[in-house]
Amino acid sequence: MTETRREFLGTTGAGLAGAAAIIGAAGTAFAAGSGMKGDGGLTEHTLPPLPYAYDALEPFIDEKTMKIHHDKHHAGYVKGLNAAEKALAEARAAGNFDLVQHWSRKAAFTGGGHFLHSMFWKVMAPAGKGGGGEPGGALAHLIKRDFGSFDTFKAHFSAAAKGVEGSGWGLLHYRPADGRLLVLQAENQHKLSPWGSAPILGIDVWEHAYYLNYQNNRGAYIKQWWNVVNWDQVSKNMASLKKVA
Ligand code: MN3
Repeated sequence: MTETRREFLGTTGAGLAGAAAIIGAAGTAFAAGSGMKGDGGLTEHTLPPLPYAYDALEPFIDEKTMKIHHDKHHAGYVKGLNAAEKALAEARAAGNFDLVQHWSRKAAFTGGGHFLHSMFWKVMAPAGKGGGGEPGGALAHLIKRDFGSFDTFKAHFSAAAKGVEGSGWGLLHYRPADGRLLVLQAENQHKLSPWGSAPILGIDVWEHAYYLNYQNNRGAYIKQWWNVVNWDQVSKNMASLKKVA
């Protein structure tokens, strides 16, 4: 990573809204594959590789689900985000904004998908090898302060994730302005989230994330998912937001 790129990520990470949060919180994942091109400042988003093998999260998340999820679903969001940002650049060049609402919505949907999945792969690790257990350090302290106990946090987060209407995510956000943790839901990958905070942990509860193994039992999937949560990465995500607050 060049010094320029580091600066670029640091600066944009300071804004927690919209596209800035996408670049900031996904930091390294985006930096790994995103090259700036000389075509009006467009970023060509690329699919980050999984940080482990497709079968590494078994038996909690099966190999086939991971392969389809990463190679097809996430790849589709990357493609869609590039297309949306290109279309918006073309609209500016042509001075024709007739489709600005359409492409803005596409950019939010696919951009949310790219950001959340980039985070999702990293906040998981093989059980017993970085995955599972409980957080430590500052994160453990904040969870206890804001939720009462780790178990209460888990119950709240699990209920929020299970209760998402239709497709979406259960999320743990960090809000730099007052240093609080928030449990939130997202519908699809971009609705219901407030400004001023960014996700540091998330579980995908779209059916594509669990249906092959758990069918319609979203609650069982969520219960097993805790076995693969990479708390060190969650702590790092929080620390990266603290730096820019
Ligand atoms: Mn997904």
